Amino acid sequence: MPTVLLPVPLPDFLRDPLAAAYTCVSQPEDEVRGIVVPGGYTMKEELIASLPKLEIISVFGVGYDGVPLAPCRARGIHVTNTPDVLTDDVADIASALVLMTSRSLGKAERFTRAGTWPGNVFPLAHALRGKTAGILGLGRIGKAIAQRLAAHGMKIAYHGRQPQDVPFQYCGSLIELAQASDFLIAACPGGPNTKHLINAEVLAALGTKGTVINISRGSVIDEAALIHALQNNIIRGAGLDVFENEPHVPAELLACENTVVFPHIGSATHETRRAMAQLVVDNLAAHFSGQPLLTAV
Ligand code: 8YV
Repeated sequence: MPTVLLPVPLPDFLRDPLAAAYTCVSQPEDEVRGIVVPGGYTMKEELIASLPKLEIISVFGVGYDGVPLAPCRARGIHVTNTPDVLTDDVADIASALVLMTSRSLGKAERFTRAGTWPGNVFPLAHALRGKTAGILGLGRIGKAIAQRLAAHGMKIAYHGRQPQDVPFQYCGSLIELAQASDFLIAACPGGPNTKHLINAEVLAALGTKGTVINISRGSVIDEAALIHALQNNIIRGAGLDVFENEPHVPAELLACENTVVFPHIGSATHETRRAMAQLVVDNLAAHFSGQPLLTAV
């Protein structure tokens, strides 16, 4: 049985099939040939360098920004992730954040529960129809978000490395997208190339009409600049499923009335997490039996 390193705890439905097929260890050792980590897990280059027999890293998530790809490529270490199976769930959460922020749904629920309704009128919110959703990163998840928000009557604009053959408005820069958007939605990969793309300047361009939504990686937004923009009404609000230093959510952000915060639940359904686990298991099985990988990065 090949030895596989699981450096952090994984759900039973992933750990059990791995334990049945491999010698699973939680600490690095020379015999390790595979590693399984959650999406967003930051793997140190030294860990990779310390494992002479390492052949494959299988990420339980679509985002592999935590894996240092260059040393893996240099040593021929394969990396796999779990795309597609989580696209709809993540897009649903983006759409939920847009609805929650525009219609003040979190506040509305708290208002009703607190018994505030009798004698009070809940303040009017904002309609989605006719508003523009600006999507940063029109990949698989970005397109699924566009489809959902178009169904709400929204116009769709996007920014990415290049225009695509889609019926949406392309903006040549992120500033231009922010200016055009009522909702600026981060759906791009994390990692150094997208770190703090949404910064103070972009938030100023989004302006008081605008709300920031993030379902990708916390690193894409400069969180300090976001807090400043929320506290000073430079933007209208934020809906966030991801943060720079998870699971830590800055107290300043929690204190902002105009934010909705989720504990990174984009892919967190029974169905999707099981499908993701199956892809991890299948990729490892393919690798160790000399078959082509299903979802190589
Ligand atoms: C996590 C995610 O992987 O897919 C991603 O990139 O961020 C999530 O789905 C999740 O925490 C499961 O490990």
